Amino acid sequence: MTHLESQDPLVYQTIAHEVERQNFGLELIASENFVSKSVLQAQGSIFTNKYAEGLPGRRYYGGCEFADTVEELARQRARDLFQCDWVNVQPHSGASANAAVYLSCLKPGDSFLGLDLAHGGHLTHGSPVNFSGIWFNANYYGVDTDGRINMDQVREKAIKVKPKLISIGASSYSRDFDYQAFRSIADEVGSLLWMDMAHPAGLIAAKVLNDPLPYAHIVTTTTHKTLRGPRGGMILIGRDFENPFGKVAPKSGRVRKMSELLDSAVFPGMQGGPLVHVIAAKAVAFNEALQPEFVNYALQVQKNSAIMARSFMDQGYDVVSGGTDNHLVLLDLRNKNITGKDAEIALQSAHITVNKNMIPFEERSPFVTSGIRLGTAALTTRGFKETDIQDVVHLIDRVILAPSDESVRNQVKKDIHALCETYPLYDFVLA
Ligand code: DSN
Repeated sequence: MTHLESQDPLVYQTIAHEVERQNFGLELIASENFVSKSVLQAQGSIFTNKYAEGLPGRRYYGGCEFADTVEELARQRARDLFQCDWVNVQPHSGASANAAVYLSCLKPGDSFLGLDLAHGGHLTHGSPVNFSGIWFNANYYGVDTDGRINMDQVREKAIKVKPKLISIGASSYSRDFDYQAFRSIADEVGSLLWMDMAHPAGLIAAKVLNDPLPYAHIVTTTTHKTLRGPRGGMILIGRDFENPFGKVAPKSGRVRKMSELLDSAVFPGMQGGPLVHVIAAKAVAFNEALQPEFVNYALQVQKNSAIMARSFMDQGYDVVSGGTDNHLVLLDLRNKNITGKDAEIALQSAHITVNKNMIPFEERSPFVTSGIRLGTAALTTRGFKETDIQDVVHLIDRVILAPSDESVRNQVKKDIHALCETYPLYDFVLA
């Protein structure tokens, strides 16, 4: 019996149930993945006890010698992984990393340009319900009817808006980005270029997608999606540059580098103590992603999503943009006579986890939607290959065609249980 099991059986049992759910369900949420036991152990370590405001070698508290070592490991490994000049591994989440970008680059009321949430963007890219849309003048570009970003439209918008910042990046866009074209537009209108690579970061690290680091001035990410690390965020700069706002260091009068502005924006700008246990787990995950095996993983993620998109189309589904370049497939369910909400609920009851999602030019509310978003990062970690993904598509199709049929649901659950037993996941409750 573990210590937690005897000391707090209610929490222990809840964790045990979640282990069971993850082990025997089909995890298709595009932003989720399964971390290794080493990542879990680092994240569950006693570094959770430590306060370490500041940066390695420049902390505000004593006793940080090992926190320094582990954060330096995380920073060095991240720099090696993405071949960049500078990184800050302290953001607690992708949203925190993005907040630091706004704090460094914009003043309240300043204009920026990002991908419309309804066309695949993210809340922190200017949604009216997020600080980014409340405090700044958010403007949007979208996708065309073919589901792809039209660079001519981006340019037109940029010339009209004259943003101080242009963001790239999305939470439900299945295509790769033309970073060079974005950079040339940013240069033309005198804007900074920021890429939020939260979704495809692992595929970018493995170099199976275009690399934004040579083009974007600033790159942010989460560490837990395709990158397969602990839940957290990070900011990177390919080549550090003198900040274009002329902000100077207090004593020397020297113009501060962009990296200095971003470091100060993370702390003390918007966070207190970093989560040293999470930084330790980030270091472990980055080392895993540096191994040759991770490239095979990323390639398999891509192959799996490509076959998923093709199989859905063969079954008569509309796949937004007609396919995928990354880990993500966005289904337009309008021709299947079911809303995204109802599809999510029906699939959930058959142990298939997806999320309802708006499709471009959506006519339903975000609580109902006409689509679902699926991703292959988590199932690929389990070992699923193309033929398994074809089976998964058939299971999803059976549920969507008969969302309230209990016998279909029960048979699908049995088939999923068998599939999951073929690819065991966690054989422990606590790492
Ligand atoms: N919630 C994440 C996603 O699912 O894409 C983004 O923050």
